[in-house]
Amino acid sequence: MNVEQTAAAIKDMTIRGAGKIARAGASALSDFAIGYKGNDRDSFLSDLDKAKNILLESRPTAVSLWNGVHATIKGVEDMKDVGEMVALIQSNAETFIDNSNNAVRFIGEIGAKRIKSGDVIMTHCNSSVALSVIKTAFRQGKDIKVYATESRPWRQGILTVTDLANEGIDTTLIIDSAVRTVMKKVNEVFVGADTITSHGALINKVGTSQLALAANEARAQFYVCSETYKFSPMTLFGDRVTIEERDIEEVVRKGEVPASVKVFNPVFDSTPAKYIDAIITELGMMSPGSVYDVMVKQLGDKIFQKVI
Ligand code: RI2
Repeated sequence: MNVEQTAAAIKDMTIRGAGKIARAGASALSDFAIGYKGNDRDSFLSDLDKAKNILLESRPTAVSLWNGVHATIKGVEDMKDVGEMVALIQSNAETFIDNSNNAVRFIGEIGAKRIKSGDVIMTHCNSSVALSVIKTAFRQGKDIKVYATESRPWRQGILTVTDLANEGIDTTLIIDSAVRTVMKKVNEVFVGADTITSHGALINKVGTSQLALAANEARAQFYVCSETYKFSPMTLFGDRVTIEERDIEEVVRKGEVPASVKVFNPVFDSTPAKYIDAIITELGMMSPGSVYDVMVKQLGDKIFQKVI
């Protein structure tokens, strides 16, 4: 798929999930560079910038896409000709995609250690990273039960329960409003992440914060499964995360409610750090309070020169 097709597939959610959209963005930019006709350095940089922006505009909330795209074009302006730029973009994209896939596996192994045989687990929406943790524990021979939310309006919970059931895991689908009722039976909650802020708040599929509150009340552990490229550098500089709002027809059919009724369809919500027991990353388990240090270390001290 070219850049426009990839952006359209991300926007209409044919490609979805924070990790998948990041890898798709990296791959689309790599294909754009490989297929580029022309040798003029400035034209290449300008067309690359346009391609980058088309991808970034496709979904506003998940910083994974932003980080994947920027990791792919990193260092390109230091290259002397188009040939070097293309080679760098291709190799950056391959590295990003390999690291991203390896991180999902590694987080699975780390997170699985928090699951004991006999545990009851809850998950929300459809996170490949949270599922990696749950499936790794099951493949290690642990006897587990999983409750998965439906996740209205897109019902990504159907993908989750299908995946878990195909593994042979004892799986129960629940409606979103049953979360608090079921939480009494739950030992651990594992959710994914679209973005994590510099102060350790989690931005994830709407409803995640309700799982966190119910887990806190029921004294169940609440774990976030996230690669560190879902940490948002922009939040270091005070930017708020834009919460995507999608079409109201995802919630109600045309004419189903009186025209005077307003419909609000936010896709994500924010879970404060205080409700998160740990964030499980490819660098290990960490507290939400460690996110700032990891982010600064990864970006390097020079990042602050831009605001000083
Ligand atoms: P992985 C999804 O967003 C969900 O919010 C999920 O928790 C998150 O991405 C992370 O997914 P959406 O694209 O990267 O369904 O763990 O809106 O697969």
